[in-house]
Amino acid sequence: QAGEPEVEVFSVPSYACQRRTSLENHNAPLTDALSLLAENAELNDEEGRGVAFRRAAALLKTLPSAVMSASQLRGLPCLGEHSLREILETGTSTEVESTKGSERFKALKVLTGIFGVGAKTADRWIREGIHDLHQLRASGQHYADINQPVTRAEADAIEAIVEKAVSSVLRGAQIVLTGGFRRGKPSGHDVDFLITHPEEGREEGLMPKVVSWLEKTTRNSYLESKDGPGRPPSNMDRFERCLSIFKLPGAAETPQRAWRAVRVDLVVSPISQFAFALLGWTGSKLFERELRRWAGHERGMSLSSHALYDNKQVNEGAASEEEIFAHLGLEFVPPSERNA
Ligand code: DCP
Ligand code: MG
Repeated sequence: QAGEPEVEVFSVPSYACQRRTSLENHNAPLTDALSLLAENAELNDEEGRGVAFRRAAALLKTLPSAVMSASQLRGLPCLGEHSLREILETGTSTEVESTKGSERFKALKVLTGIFGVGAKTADRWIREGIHDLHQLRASGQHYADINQPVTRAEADAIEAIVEKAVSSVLRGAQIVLTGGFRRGKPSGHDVDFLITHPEEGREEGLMPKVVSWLEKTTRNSYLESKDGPGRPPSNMDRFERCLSIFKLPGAAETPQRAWRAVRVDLVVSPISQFAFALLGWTGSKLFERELRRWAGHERGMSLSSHALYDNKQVNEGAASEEEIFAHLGLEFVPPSERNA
């Protein structure tokens, strides 16, 4: 009809792993608002609400253009009960504004912005009356390292060091950069690596050797290892994992120091499980969650960073990420399109 504005009604598959989500986001104001609500929910231990907001944000990130009216979103999953309509009409929502203004949220943000401080510690401090860095210092705690994003250049510098460490302690061992940097992000909160060896079994016992090489050889660029042998394995997977802190020269975050700390997450996987580990450690977190939900709910399968089991508990081996997507009945999504 003449004069009628053309409004595109978006139609999107419900699972994030069925979609392509690049870093190009046409709906940043909306996804920022929803991410803020997700963050607040997560900081307050409301996991279900957090996931709902993350799903809604992921859905908007995948759209090919900016949403102009709520009618374009009719029928889309995950977008029901949220303050989305209000944000679309007014540019914000009462819940977003009250969250931003909330003393507790502000304190949680400031305190979890400190290196190594999570929601639990921040919550304890708030209950003790500590809301900001000034009060934290006055309480006698010394947490000077404020989280600063890691750049791609820093990740590349660290990759060169880890590469050298790994090939020095075991000939033929290989490393891959995973996490956000593999998805093409320009920065991240840490640097993630997956380590393997093309001969099954050769990777056993590799982690302690890599860690001691780093400690001995790069005295100035390696600080400490917070995980690894001795610590019970995380519930996430059973790979040898080590959370370490590198100290990089340059860009001082405090005037007293000439270096800054960067988190590095090292994971060792046997080659037989490498494709699953690679898929599992590339993220995004929501993409991984959606892959596992798809596997369970739509396929009766069970996916982890180690294996894929079908409904008869038969292990579906895979030599590549492509094979895993095929087993799951999904179209392959390259890492750069997994930014859900
Ligand atoms: N991962 C996961 N579930 C977890 C922890 C990790 O699925 N509880 C997977 C998905 C993540 C990847 O491991 O994308 C790496 O974890 P990070 O926390 O480092 O996430 P990113 O690298 O994606 O984010 P950032 O760029 O902030 O480091
Ligand atoms: Mg990361």
